[in-house]
Amino acid sequence: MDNQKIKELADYVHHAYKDKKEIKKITSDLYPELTIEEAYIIQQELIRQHLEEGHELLGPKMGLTSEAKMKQMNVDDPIYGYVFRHMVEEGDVDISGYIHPKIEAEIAFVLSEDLGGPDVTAFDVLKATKFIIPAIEIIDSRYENFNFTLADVIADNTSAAGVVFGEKHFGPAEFDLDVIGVNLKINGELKDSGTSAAVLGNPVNSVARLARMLSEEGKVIKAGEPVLTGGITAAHLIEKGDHVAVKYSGIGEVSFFVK
Ligand code: 0L1
Ligand code: MG
Repeated sequence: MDNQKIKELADYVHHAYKDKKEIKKITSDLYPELTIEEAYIIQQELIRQHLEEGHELLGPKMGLTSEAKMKQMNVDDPIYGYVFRHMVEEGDVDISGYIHPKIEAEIAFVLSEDLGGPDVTAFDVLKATKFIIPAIEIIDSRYENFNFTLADVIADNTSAAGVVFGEKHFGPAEFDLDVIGVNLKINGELKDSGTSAAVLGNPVNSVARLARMLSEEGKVIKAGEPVLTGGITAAHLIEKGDHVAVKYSGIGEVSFFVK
């Protein structure tokens, strides 16, 4: 794929993000042969375009970290993308900033030192973790009806669009990180529940996997940046007027209104 095509496809996805208009997936007509490697190159160009517009990177995110989602996409490996600072929501979430947003209950990690390399283990992650934060990721695929191939969704920065963080931070040693339970309610109705083991057996494994994946690009997870480790629950559509509340056992609740 030449530079012009990379730019053209990154522009295509980026405009859909900015205009809040859904588009056909890249692989339907524009470039059916898109590979995973090419998709990450398009993602990098997309990130470059965000930075050029003055947006500040917040941190990386992992996607497709549950057995269910991996099976659904017929893949063995999770994927990664990036969240920007302007995507952090505080207070009510204005739905006009999205196309067809869905929420996922997640746990974010913040490290006290940079972490990278091909052999990073869960133990290394635990040693390096400063604190964890309960979080709700708001994903918003730019593709019609969330219909995409693995390569499409990588090129679309893994549907990254928004995030709501809990207000409190917790030391990792205070918990068994694989048995944090979540209850996800919309308008008081229980929509989903799960435990953190849904994330690659333990969200710590997700951070370790991310560090190893990034090392293939010569990158590291940087100290201080929040890392979204992947959905503990399935993703659920939200609508104007909704009240969203996710309870995490031992680490509080994250909630917001959708306006
Ligand atoms: O954060 C995620 O797991 C989303 C990955 C992309 C798949 C999707 O948009 O559902
Ligand atoms: Mg997610």
